[in-house]
Amino acid sequence: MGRDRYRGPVANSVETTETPAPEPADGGPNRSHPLALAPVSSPPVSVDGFVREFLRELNFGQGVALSASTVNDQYLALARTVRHYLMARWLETMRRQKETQAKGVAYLSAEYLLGRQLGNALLATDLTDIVADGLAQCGIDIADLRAQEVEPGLGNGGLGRLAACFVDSLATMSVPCIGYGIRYEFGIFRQTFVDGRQVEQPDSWLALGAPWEFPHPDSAQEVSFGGHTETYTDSDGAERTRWVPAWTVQAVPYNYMVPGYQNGRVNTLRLWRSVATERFDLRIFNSGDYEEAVRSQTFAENISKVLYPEDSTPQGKELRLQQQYFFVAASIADFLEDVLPEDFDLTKLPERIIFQLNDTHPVIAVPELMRVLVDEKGLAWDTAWEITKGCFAYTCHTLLPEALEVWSVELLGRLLPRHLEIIYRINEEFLEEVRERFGDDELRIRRMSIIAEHPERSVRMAYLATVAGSKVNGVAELHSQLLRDKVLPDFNEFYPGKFTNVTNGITPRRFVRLANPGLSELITESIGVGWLTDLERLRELEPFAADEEFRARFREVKAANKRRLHAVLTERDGVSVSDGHMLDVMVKRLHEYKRQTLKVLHIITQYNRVVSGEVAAADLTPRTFIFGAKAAPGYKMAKDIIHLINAVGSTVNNDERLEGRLKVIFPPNYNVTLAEKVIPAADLSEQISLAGKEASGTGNMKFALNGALTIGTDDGANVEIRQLVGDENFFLFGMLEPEVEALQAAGYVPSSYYESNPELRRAIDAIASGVFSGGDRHMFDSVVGNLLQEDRFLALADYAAYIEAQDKVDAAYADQEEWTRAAILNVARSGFFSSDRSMRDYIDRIWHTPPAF
Ligand code: 26W
Repeated sequence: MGRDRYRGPVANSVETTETPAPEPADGGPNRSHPLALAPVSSPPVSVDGFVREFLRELNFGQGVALSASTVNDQYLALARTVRHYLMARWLETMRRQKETQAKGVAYLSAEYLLGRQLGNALLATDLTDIVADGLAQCGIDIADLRAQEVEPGLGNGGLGRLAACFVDSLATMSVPCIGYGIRYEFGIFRQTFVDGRQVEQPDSWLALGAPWEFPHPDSAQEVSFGGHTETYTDSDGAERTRWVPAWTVQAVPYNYMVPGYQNGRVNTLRLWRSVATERFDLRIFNSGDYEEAVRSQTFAENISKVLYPEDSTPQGKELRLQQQYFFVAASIADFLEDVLPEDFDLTKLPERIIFQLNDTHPVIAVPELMRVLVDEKGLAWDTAWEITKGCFAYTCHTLLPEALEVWSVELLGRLLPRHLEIIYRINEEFLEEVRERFGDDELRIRRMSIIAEHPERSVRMAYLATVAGSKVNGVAELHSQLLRDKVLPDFNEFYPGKFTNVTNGITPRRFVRLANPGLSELITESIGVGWLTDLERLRELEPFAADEEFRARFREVKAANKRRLHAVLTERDGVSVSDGHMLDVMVKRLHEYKRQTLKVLHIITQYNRVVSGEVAAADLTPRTFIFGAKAAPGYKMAKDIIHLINAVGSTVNNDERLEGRLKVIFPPNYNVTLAEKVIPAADLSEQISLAGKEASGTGNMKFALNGALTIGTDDGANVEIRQLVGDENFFLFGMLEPEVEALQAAGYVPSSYYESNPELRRAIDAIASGVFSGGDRHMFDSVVGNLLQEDRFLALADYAAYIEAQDKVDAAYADQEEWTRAAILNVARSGFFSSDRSMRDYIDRIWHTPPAF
């Protein structure tokens, strides 16, 4: 992979560009020149200093005068100006990292759901007020520029957002970390609704400029595909193998800043873009075959073109595997070639780096590191395997068997022939160990083999990750237990001590401080500063739950957040949030195991109670049900459920008999930016997945920390939330995981619940009667049919308990003082769910990468 490094002149610090650096003798950067040694300084932290920097950027960077500038010009200039304030920290962090060579984390993730960058950068540099004043002096409202930013939607949901929270925490905790991923040209699709149905639009997030990225084409890595392998005898007579690839692409790194919270540190997120090795074939072009001339370019660019919008069922598409190998190979080459010092002793690699595998998507990194160590670095297989086993750890984020990736040996052998050979050898040696331990227990061997024989010979990536990883963790206590007992029991038995748990967390910087400034102010006023980087200190809020005046202020914060949401949704989607309504919120990807259908059945039940005259509208607790959910484009049932929610919503919203006491709002295109507005306004957080299906959930944590009460099952991290906030401050319902097992084992007959529960029957009959579909009785046959015949996630079995719990919610909400007390205790007792605590657990149990400098 050696390649020649760029040798041109370098500008060192902004202020000093005036005095040109004298030409060094060897043409390289004159590292001893006093200017080269001077630490890069950031612009003056003052309103005037900022305004000068901003206008310079607007004029010289954006090339416009303030008077002629568009909002986008101003936003881009502002972003670049804020970058200047972070640059010194970034370069200093990199310099110190290179100097200390402290052990760090390389987080390998196919997804990063970063959200908008500007607000977080201003918070990290504590520049918000200076910038707001400076812009105001220029006649600009900072809110307009913040609203101009398009969030990088480089992820689907939980897994991608978790990666973003984790890199934020590691930077804030001063832990050396590089996040590696893919710079998709198109992120998660934009969702619009046409007649209540989801329609996907491409997410051209780069169209208006991407001011937060730093491309480094001169640090491109070459990544190969296809071809064949051949064995040869090397100069000292050793039998060696080489890979002869068929085609290559260039991986161009784009660096993003990951600023720590006011600690002077900035870590790096390096996302790879694919470009053709040969961008343009002039010979073919001159032969007049213009398409052919650029074919390799378009072909190569396809690799990082678009994010796969699935978040549970892999499609096994070749391009997906190309994406996974592309970013993994580029990242390993980058780390071994550019981050490590030239003469680094590779046997010491496990003391220098831990590659954390964010689910199975980057697991091809295991055979890739083996290939590099054995084929390119010439290490012996056993030495390479010891190193590899010490360098990887694997986090599993799912419990759905269909979400565990397997790649056919046919496809792997064609795309990555050398890697398949290496996987075969890893499996052979692993099964040898199994035989040594358990003798010729063929059933066990077949069960544990990394290679599955049926239905098609394929590689089980979760098994490969478990065999190679030093540690395997789930993302919540219950999940990790189910991983040990149900998903990977043979491996838990074979590798005592390898399985552990690290319960997920969320960054309080974005999801409390930035999203809920009102609450943050009230907290700081009450317990002082410091809680943002030590969230367990929220415990100090407990006594305030008994303070009536504090409760009133807490309610005012919530009411203000509701008014803000009303303003946002009115402007964004033309829908209004009714004052005085309880906001009952369910925002997450659309998936049957998350049971949005159960939420719909509750809404219809409430609706039926009124239209049947059983309950007077005036006696209803006024509620607005807010949904946010994208469905994978190929997931038909999920799209039908979205259609049903919108259909029920428009019927309920337009039925006078409800007197406006029930409202359904489903803003399209739920993303991080909308979450930051919806979650602080919520009263009730819906976490109603079937027990044993949601690995953890992280939305549940964000709601609790923003003073919403949870109605939920004992699933994922709900269990730990309930245990910490107290049963009395949590609306628990539904079967426990063992009860689900038992019911499924006994044979579940969903229609029997329909028969035996009149309210349930009436709710389902209402859907089938066409009430919500203009009389079309078959519009939702797919959903109704599935609920009555299959109902894989037992929504009907948990219906009665859910409705009962919802009635309790109504009763509880009537006592606002008691409700507020419970909400305050949820905030006070949820400090555990900071991603900083998750990082401490990873460091103690898996990484052993203490905060460096
Ligand atoms: C290959 C298709 C695919 C893509 C993404 C399969 C699986 C995934 C992700 C693992 C799905 C995901 O986002 N899982 C969620 O991860 C969160 C972070 O740990 C958890 O909080 C959620 O419970 C889990 O559903």
